[in-house]
Amino acid sequence: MKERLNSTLKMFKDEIEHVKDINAAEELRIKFLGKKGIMTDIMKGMGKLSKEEKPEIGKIANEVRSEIEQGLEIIKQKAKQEMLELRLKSEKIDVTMPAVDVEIGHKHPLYLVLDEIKDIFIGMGYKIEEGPEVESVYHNFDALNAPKDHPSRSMSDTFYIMEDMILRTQTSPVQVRTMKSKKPPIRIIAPGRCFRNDELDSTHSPMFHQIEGLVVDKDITMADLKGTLDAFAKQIFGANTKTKFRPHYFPFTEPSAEVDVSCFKCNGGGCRFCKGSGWIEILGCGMVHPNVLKECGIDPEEYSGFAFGMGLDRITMLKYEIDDIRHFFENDMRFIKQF
Ligand code: 2NL
Repeated sequence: MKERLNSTLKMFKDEIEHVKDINAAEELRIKFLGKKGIMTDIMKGMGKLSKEEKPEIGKIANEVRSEIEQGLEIIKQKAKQEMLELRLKSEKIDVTMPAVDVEIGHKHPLYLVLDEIKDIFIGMGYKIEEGPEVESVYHNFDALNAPKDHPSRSMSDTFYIMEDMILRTQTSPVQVRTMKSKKPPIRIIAPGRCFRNDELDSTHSPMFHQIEGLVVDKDITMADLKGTLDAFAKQIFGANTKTKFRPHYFPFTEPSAEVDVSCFKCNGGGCRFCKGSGWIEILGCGMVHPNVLKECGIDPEEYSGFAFGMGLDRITMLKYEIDDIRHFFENDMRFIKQF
């Protein structure tokens, strides 16, 4: 039995030489120390030993067992250490490595100017209203006193979705909806996308942006309109800005006017932006036509109002000296980041 114990220990020492990982070490443990392992098998023979032999063999057996246990423990620790080193190596972070460039967003120039315009009107007590881009012919044309045969209604000027549904050609339908749902006093601006079928060049795009304004209250006059737009022009283009109201025609306002501002590039002296005239046209406006008030459920005998509309794209182009409207819609960061 002594022989067998010694040869078992030798066999273990030979085999453990080839053990490389934790799994192989566990296999070896089962082979030598497991319930059906070699050591268990040897110990079964203990019963047959004489009284004198028992303590001696028992001592040797214990020594062999503990040597095997120690051998396995050393191997397991070694394997653990190797695994840890491998993990540390693979997870190592080089804190001196250059960072990956993160491209930061930038507010679009149209929104820079829109925010400025919104702030000016909010400062004068206006609310912002928005509405659908797909509109009914009624809200876009009929309610606005547009003649049934007006050329702007035609398929060649307006995008039709269905017989009675279009992409809005202006943001006026938002104001129509507001007049129908709220009681005066009304003081709103309605910014948003508009669509027209007839335009595509450096100053025209089939999709563009408009900002309209509407005030309805008792005793609103043309003087309120002029004062409001003059205050607006001075805030957005500079305190020295002058305004000029030229008579015009719109079906939804009467009287109507177009507004020029003194050129904010050359102070009125004449340059390429004002085409030498010293004036730049920026918006259209007028007193809300009684037919429009009536159609929207407001009594024109009791209330009056003014309205105006301006092209956000055009004003932004002038302000930032952008020469092609199509730059706005290409979303090239090299363009957008400049403002
Ligand atoms: C322009 C002219 C204008 C309006 C828009 C309006 C809206 C309602 C009633 C009456 Cl609900 N008028 N809007 C009035 C005058 C001019 O826009 O040249 N826009 C770029």
